[in-house]
Amino acid sequence: MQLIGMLDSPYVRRVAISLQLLGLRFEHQSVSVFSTFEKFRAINPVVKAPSLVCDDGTVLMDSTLIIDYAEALAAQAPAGRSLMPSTLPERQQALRVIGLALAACEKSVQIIYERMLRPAEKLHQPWVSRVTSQLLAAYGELETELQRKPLAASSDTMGQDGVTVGISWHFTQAMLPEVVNAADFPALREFSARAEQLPEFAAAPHSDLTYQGKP
Ligand SMILES: N[C@@H](CCC(=O)N[C@@H](CS)C(=O)NCC(=O)O)C(=O)O
Repeated sequence: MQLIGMLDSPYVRRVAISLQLLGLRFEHQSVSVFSTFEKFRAINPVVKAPSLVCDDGTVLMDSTLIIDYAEALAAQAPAGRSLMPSTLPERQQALRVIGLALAACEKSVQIIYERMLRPAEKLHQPWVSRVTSQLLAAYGELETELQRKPLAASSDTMGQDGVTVGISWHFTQAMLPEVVNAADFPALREFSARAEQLPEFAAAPHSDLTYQGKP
């Protein structure tokens, strides 16, 4: 199967790291939804990153749906592992953390698109302020969650909650460090530093590089 999209997208990175942790092999095409729009469109007319071209040619999109498919594939393997807990209380907690991290990702991307794609004179400050307050609220809630219950941070134990928090925080810090002050979020900062050391994160860095397999 082929993962389509650039690793500077937190959603593409989320999928690349999840596939590795699930033990699934994949190829990666670092195609941009902006600078190589037509090339992307030839693969997926909707031009959404990430897209996954499955082995039978079916094209999936949306990181959560791609990961759902990957989880089902991994479950068929003899030593298949899941990144989601099976007990209800643990699953509920993981879903809460994942939801907060995805909201933080979405709000970060909205601010970046507002800056990158809209002419400066058309930038709508009330919208940016609203999105910024939502972004800070998401990270505030996540910081509380991590202080209450630290996330697993090894390749064998990390779950989808850890993957999604890791990619989200790193993305926001790479793109909007002046909006989200790292000093205010010590648990997130410390978790991210540990996550970025893992081979699965290092093999899919926030960049325009192509994933070549784990180092
Ligand atoms: N909810 C989606 C969000 C994906 C997303 O917004 N991707 C961006 C790149 S970071 C994209 O495709 N942008 C181009 C567009 O939406 O036209 C997911 O989880 O995959």
